[in-house]
Amino acid sequence: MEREKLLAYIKPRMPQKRYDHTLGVAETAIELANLYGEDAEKAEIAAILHDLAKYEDEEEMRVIIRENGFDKRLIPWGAEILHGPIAAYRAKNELGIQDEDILNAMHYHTTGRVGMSHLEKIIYVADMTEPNRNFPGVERLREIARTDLHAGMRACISHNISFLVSAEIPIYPLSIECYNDIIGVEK
Ligand code: DGI
Ligand code: FE
Ligand code: FE
Repeated sequence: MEREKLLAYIKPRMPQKRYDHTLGVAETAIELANLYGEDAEKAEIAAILHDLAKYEDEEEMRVIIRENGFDKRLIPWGAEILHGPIAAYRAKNELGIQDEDILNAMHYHTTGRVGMSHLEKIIYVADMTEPNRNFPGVERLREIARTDLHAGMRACISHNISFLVSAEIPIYPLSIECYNDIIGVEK
C-alpha cells in the first residue's frame, strides 16, 4: 500500500507532534531494515501505522479488546498499553493489512514479547531512537541499534524496564517476559 494513503489515514487521528514522531520512526525503521537486510517496505508500513490508535477512547478500545479474542490480561490496562493491539486490529480490519509480521510489529511495539522477529525489534527500537526522541541516553541507544539489532533491542528494553521501575510504574507482563527473553534466563 502506498505511503501517501497510509499517511492520510493516520494524520487526522493524532496531533502534529505525534505525526512528526511517526515520520521519524518510519525514517529510522527504513534505515535499520536496510542495515539488517530486512524488508524496508514492511518496516515503513508498520512504522507509519504503529501509533494510529494512541488517542482513541480507552473504553472503546477495551470493548474491542473484550469482543475480539485479545489477551484478557490487557483489559485493566490503559491507552499506553492498549494502543498497540488496537492499531494492529485497525490496520487489519480497516486497511486490509494481512502480513502477520507487520501486524505483530504494531501490536507489540510498546511492550515487546518473547521471540520477537527482526521486524518487531526494528519497530520497537526505531520507536525509541527516532530523531525526535531526546531523553538522556538516547544517543547511546542509537549507536548500539546501528551496530547490532539484538543488542539494540536489549539496550532499549532494559532502558524501559529501568525507567518503569524507577518511576514505580506498573510493568505489563509481556514487557517483563520480553526482558527475560532478551537477557536470558538461567535454566
Ligand atoms: O507510543 P509512544 O509514546 O511512541 O511509545 P510506546 O508505545 O513505546 O510507549 C507508550 C508508553 O507506554 C510510554 O510512556 C512507556 C509506556 N510503557 C511501556 N511499557 C510499559 C509502559 N507502561 C506501563 N505501565 N507498563 C509497561 O510495561
Ligand atoms: Fe506507541
Ligand atoms: Fe511511537
